[in-house]
Amino acid sequence: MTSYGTLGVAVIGTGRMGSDHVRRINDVISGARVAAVVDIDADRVKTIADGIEGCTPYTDPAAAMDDPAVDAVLIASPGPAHEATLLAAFERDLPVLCEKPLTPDAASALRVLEAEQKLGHRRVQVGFMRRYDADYMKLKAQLTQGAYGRPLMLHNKHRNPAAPPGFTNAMMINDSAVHEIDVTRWLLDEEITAVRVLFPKPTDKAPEGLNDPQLILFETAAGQVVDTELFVDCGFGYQVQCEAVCTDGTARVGDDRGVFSNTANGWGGAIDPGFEDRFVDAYDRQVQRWVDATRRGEVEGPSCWDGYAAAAVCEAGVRAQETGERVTVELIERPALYR
Ligand code: ISE
Repeated sequence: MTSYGTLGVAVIGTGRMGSDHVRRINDVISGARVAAVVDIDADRVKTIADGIEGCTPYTDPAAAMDDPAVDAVLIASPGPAHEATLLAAFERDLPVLCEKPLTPDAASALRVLEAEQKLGHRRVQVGFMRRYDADYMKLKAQLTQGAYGRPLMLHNKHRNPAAPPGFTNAMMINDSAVHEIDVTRWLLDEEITAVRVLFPKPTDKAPEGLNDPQLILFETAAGQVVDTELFVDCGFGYQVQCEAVCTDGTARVGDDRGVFSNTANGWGGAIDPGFEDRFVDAYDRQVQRWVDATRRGEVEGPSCWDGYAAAAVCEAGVRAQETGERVTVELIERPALYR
């Protein structure tokens, strides 16, 4: 694979995450520059490109990939557009950082997996950014070392201040619980084999048709059980916690970010307002690590296999929501490229 000087990145999709990544590549990380921005909104990309030296606006991802200044692609468009963009990047053998989800369903993720295997090497890092959060990274290292013995259970909490308009039960799984799906597979180093979803009586803040909160249960191939409270209209801020219960102890991340105070009325600290704030360091580290690996001619981090496995668990999760049943997860055998 090629190794690069300053990496010219095409950022595809300039919505909430895409524009945050443009800012990050411009102002925060090193070794890369925004060489192209792509969006169906031509005025929007022109305005963004006008503010960045040497950046060209495009409305067509393939045209941006053909720009000689573009060495790599960061995909931040909506999930249903990912497959076509990934396949176009593979045709040009360009390195990719693809925001989650890899694709919105297991069949399309499988097509991407097959196309990458035809290249004969990995090209994609999937944007499961929690793997780059300092506390999650410490927990992962400790679990790998066996610091608390053998992991038996995870207890996750995933709370958002308010659901965006139009948020559905399926999005509770595909957009939100997908992070716990990846974290579970990564922390425990096991595949998820079955999913169940319970609907408690909903909060009054939940829009019509949305069951909020939900309790999601995963079983893993090694017999561990993982519960996730997902509450997207909690009203008080953005909170993500994970507790590992092991044979010789427990360990929890996500409690203490920032300053803790003592006052006449009690003690405490602030809660982040949204995921961009809570995971800002993780996003920065994720993009920096992608740029560094790409410049060395390497690919690391969550793979297309991780994106496919997450999509398969999401499908089972949505079926579990719809049926109220325990749904087993169907996965193909892991191909050699991803072992
Ligand atoms: C959003 O898409 C994210 O990825 C956030 O991390 C998650 O907390 C939120 O629930 C999703 O909607």
